[in-house]
Amino acid sequence: MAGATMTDLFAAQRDRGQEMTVEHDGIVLDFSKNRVTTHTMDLLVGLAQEAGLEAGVEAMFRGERINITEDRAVLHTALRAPHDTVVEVEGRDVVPDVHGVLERMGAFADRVRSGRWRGMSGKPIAAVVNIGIGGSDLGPAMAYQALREFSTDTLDVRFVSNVDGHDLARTLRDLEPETTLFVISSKTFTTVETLTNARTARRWLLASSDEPDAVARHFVAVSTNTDEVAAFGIDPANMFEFWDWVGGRYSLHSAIGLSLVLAVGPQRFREMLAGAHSMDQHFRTAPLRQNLPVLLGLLGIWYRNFWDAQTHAILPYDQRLSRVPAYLQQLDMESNGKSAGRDGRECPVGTAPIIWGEPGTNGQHAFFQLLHQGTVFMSCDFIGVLEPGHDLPGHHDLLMANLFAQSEALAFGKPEDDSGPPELRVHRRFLGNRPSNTILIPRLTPYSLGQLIALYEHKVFAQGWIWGVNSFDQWGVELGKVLANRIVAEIDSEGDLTHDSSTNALIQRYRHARRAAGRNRKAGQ
Ligand code: G6Q
Repeated sequence: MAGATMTDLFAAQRDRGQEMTVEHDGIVLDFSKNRVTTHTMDLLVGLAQEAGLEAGVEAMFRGERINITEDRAVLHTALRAPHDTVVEVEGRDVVPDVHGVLERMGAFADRVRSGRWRGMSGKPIAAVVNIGIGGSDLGPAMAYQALREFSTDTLDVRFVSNVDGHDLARTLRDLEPETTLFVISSKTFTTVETLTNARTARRWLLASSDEPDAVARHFVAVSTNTDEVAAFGIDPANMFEFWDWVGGRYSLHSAIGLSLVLAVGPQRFREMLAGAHSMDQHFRTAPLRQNLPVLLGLLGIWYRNFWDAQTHAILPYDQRLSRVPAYLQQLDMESNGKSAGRDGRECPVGTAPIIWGEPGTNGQHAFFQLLHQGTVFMSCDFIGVLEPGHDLPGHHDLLMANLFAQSEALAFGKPEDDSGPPELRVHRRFLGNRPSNTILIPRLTPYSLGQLIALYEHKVFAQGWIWGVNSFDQWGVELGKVLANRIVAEIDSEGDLTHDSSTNALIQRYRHARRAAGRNRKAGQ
């Protein structure tokens, strides 16, 4: 395919646009603007079959322990399974547990949203602060951003993740302790960033009150770890549970979605689960050739392994989806950014690309230059929503026109322009032949957002399975969780440093700055 141009491919296949478009339950994937023929797609599907993808999908849905390095089942799909389904983990049906927690979340959210849940001074809750990081932040933060139009106006919902105190300080600056509810979201309840923020939030609350039930009125937890939640001082009655078979970055549909439920209400959350379930069913049952997540996954493998593409951009043409690139960055890179195979050997091929992106049209005025004329070979996904959630005239046509124009220009370039000075011709040249997928969603609703999330979850699964990696562990993240502990102790002590000369000098410089800041604070008092 190296010599084939998209101009030729489209000329050779008259209805290519339609023939290379697949739709499921309103979600449309047009993959015609890729450097593939129908034969290429057949070969890629053959690769998926040879890699045992269909058996892998079944193993996941059936709750087999496919997360082999942590010896766990991978069952985020059970979080959106309807009441009457049975999904067993070690002989126990987990669907009733899932629905039990959903009901508790819904009942709690109703109390908060209706003002029946009171803060320590008897006032209703006006602000919710979700404290969590990584998988316990990116999902609900992304979905809240996407679904603001469905949110209640009576709650101001905020997300704090960074251990950088500016994040929490800015979030709390204009909030009142007596009307603020903290949702401490942490699967393990041992993550240092989250616990540091949670402790500071607790101090902030208690500084304004000595009510004995202040923490009980203003803190709830989402976790799998009851002991640590209780040790923190949150009543396990105010804890919403999930399970070790839900990975952090796959946890938005679990109790980790509590802040979102508070914002949009339990019914909307259930609609999101239903959308994800629809995509689950499609992924599990549709033939590979018609299977949206599989097609996206195979095209990604095509560029990553056969064209050596290092990066893939996510370009949502919708401001409401502005956090989707960051969310997918974690989903994809943390799942498949691995070099060890499931068989315990070094992976012989390249795995996850670098995922990045920004909403359109903003990106067009920034990095699209490189997409059109740069020297990096890459692919991208355009995501568009057909019907907007506002009624401002003119905007949406312009937005969608830009989306279509960009994918067209990337694919076909611009014919040689012989007007203007000849020496500028080469600068004004657009060669095209740059691949992209276009995903269209009818309207952005909780349901379609659930579909979109599951679409990408399963794309990542398909790729990871074919590459032969375990998409569900994250040893690279675990390392980060322990590395800083030694240095934090050294900063506080004045003892000798035994790192390399660079690290020693950096720590020394920080120690000096810290001492100087301390002196300045004292002098200012
Ligand atoms: C996700 C990762 C990671 C995790 C955070 C937060 O798959 O494992 O991003 O979600 O480190 O972990 P806790 O929820 O345990 O605080």
